[in-house]
Amino acid sequence: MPVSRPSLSVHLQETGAPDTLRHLILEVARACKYIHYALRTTEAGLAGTFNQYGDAQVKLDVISNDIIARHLHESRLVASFISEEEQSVIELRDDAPYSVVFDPLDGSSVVDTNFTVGTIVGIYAGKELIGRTPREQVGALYVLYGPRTLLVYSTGNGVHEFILDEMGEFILLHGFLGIGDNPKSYSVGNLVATKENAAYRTLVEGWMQSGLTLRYTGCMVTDIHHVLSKGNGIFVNIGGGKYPHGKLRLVFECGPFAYLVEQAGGMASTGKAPILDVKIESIDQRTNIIVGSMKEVERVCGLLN
Ligand code: AFP
Repeated sequence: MPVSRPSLSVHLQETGAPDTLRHLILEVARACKYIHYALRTTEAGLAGTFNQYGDAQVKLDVISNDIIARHLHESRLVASFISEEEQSVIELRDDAPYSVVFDPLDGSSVVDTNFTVGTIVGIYAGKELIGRTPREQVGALYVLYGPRTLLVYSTGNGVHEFILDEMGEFILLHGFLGIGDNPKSYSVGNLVATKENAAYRTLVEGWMQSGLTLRYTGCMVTDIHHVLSKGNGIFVNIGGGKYPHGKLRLVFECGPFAYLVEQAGGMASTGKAPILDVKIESIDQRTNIIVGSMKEVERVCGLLN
């Protein structure tokens, strides 16, 4: 007899997520099914250009942003949100319990090559976001759009992975993902910084000699999912060149992943402090990030400082 696996809704109840948080996560998951559909039906290379009738083809990151914004609005559970695609905090309802931060389509620069891309979401209680720290998140999730569409979430009770089935339901694939101490792979971003940062160069050269395998796609969701899926590994993106303070954004990218990775027993650092303790001072704040297997993150932080 086939083993029946819980749906996302049932699992959220079993892990004790408050009802309002469960409804919000289900609404985000529903939005991501529309993004999944948009990715499969928008002609590659055409988004952002003009069609044969001269109509502008809306870019996939804009489409994805509109889909999530609409679902957050309709949920009536969101006081405010910040998206990587918006210039400011969007206020919805003063009396709603949560605020949401999201990158609707991470890896949009590789989407036309048919590489995997993802959506990243962090959830805070209350309305204010500026002045908070990512440690205050009450939940985080990402959706990875690949050969399979996967959703990985935590509400502070472990990290759980779901697969989108043919009926359009997210079904549990693996409960309690964990990250062990010894990495077998490394993932390095913004390598241009190795030109000016000798310690970063030494680190990468060390990995090249170490027997670890390189795994890097240029989409943070895919690259950190690799770590969570294999249960080990390290991902770094260090500032330099065009991005002196780091390329990746604290609010929409690093904060939610730091929450998920620490829930899985890994570690996420700026090199000097836990990502989870960095104060959000502006929407587009960027940071260095070193994330993954704990002992390796500690070793890398020591080497880079
Ligand atoms: P886009 O969303 O603009 O494509 O950027 C993707 C990303 O923010 C992140 O997903 C990658 O890890 C990182 O950029 C890749 O950066 P490098 O250019 O340093 O490889």
